Amino acid sequence: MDKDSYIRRSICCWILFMALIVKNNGAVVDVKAKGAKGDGVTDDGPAIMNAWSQACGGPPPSSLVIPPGTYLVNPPAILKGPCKGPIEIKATGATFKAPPELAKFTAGKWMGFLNIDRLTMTGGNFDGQGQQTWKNNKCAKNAACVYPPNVAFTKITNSVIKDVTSTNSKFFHINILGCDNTIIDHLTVNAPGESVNTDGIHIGRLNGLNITNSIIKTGDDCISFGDGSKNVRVEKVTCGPGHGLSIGSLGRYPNEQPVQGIWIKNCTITNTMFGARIKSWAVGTPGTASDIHFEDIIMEKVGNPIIIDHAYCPSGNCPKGPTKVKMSNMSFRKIRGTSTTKVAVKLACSAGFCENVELADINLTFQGAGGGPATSECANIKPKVTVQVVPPPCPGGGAAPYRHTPVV
Ligand SMILES: *[C@@H]1O[C@H](CO)[C@@H](O)[C@H](O)[C@H]1NC(C)=O
Ligand SMILES: *[C@@H]1O[C@H](CO)[C@@H](O)[C@H](O)[C@H]1NC(C)=O
Ligand SMILES: *[C@@H]1O[C@H](CO)[C@@H](O)[C@H](O)[C@H]1NC(C)=O
Ligand SMILES: CC(=O)N[C@H]1CO[C@H](CO)[C@@H](O)[C@@H]1O
Repeated sequence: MDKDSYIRRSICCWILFMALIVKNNGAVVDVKAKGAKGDGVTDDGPAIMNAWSQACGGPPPSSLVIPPGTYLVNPPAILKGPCKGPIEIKATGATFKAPPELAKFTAGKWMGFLNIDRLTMTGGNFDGQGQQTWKNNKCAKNAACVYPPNVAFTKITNSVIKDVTSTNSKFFHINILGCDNTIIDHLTVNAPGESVNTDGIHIGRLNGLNITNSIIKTGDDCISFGDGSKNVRVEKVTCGPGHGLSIGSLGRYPNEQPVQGIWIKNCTITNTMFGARIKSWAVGTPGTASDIHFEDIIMEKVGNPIIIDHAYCPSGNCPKGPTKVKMSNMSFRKIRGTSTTKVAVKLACSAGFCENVELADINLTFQGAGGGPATSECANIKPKVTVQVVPPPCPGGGAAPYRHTPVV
């Protein structure tokens, strides 16, 4: 080999070597290296947060590694950004366990992720140990209740959350707020039907969220869409037990932002109290909801498979009167299955507050004591029926006067 080609080769090797170093230079931090035990007894919260700070503050692309094990985490444990760049959390096989005592959660928080752009979270089971909490839950009566959700994703943008599990939360399982342009895929939620206020995913004030391929078994709403939910797509999600898919409740708090653009497709809802539901409080505060579409939904043994409820009042003791939330451009298409109450389609609107509602290609049959056909009930609505709907909605045109019907 002559001298020139030797030098060329050496330079070439050197460049390759440097490239490898640079490539592997992202911060990779294992929580065990920071003292986490993963024995289910030690409070691993401080070690996890410590490891997070190092990964998040280190050179990107960085990752936080949480090996399989059970990590007791005392509240609050909030993993905060902004980080230096994209960051991964690898938690496959890891379970985070909350202490059962509600008294320890004075801030209304357990685990949370805050202000992170380009997060990829894979795996992790959040076990809220909420069994003792459910029977004392008074949130239906008290708007200011501060129970901790299992996981709070707040201002997590351009991110992917996949293969995460949430078990027996004390309150909502996943609370997702301000997370624009984000994906939740293959989420599993597990809590019994009698768990109280345990919404699977509660969405608020964000623009662009896709939820796909998920299984949600819980005691309250499968997914609830709070004020400010914009451009949310839900596809291939299985719900039940629980209360079904709920837009709202809306009109409870001052200054609620519009709900706009919700597409729910190809979902199966089984053994739930409601199916496709849109709810706002009677009287309440002003707001709007528009462009809400349910399509291709199978309902099996669902209480009221299709329901618009403008007199939502879980405590049964609310002021009576029309809602102030204006709803428009909603559709229910290709929905089939069984209703466990006779009223399979209930469209109870306040006068002038349900505009441009389409029903198409629906077949819901009553499956319950006494048998007979399923029925519909309507108030203050004239839906447009484009393809046959069984039961026929709104006999008499649906122009009945406003009625107050308490429902849970
Ligand atoms: C959500 O899905 C829609 C329709 O498939 C797609 O256009 C959009 O880019 C997706 N959003 C994200 C954050 O991937
Ligand atoms: C409802 O749809 C109509 C026709 O597509 C559109 O002109 C109108 O702006 C929509 N209303 C709202 C509030 O989005
Ligand atoms: C509705 O579904 C029932 C039960 O599957 C079936 O017997 C009935 O023919 C269907 N009706 C229409 C109009 O498709
Ligand atoms: C409820 C429902 O419509 N499920 C369908 C969703 O899409 C898959 C594949 O496209 C079908 O196999 C399901 O039957």
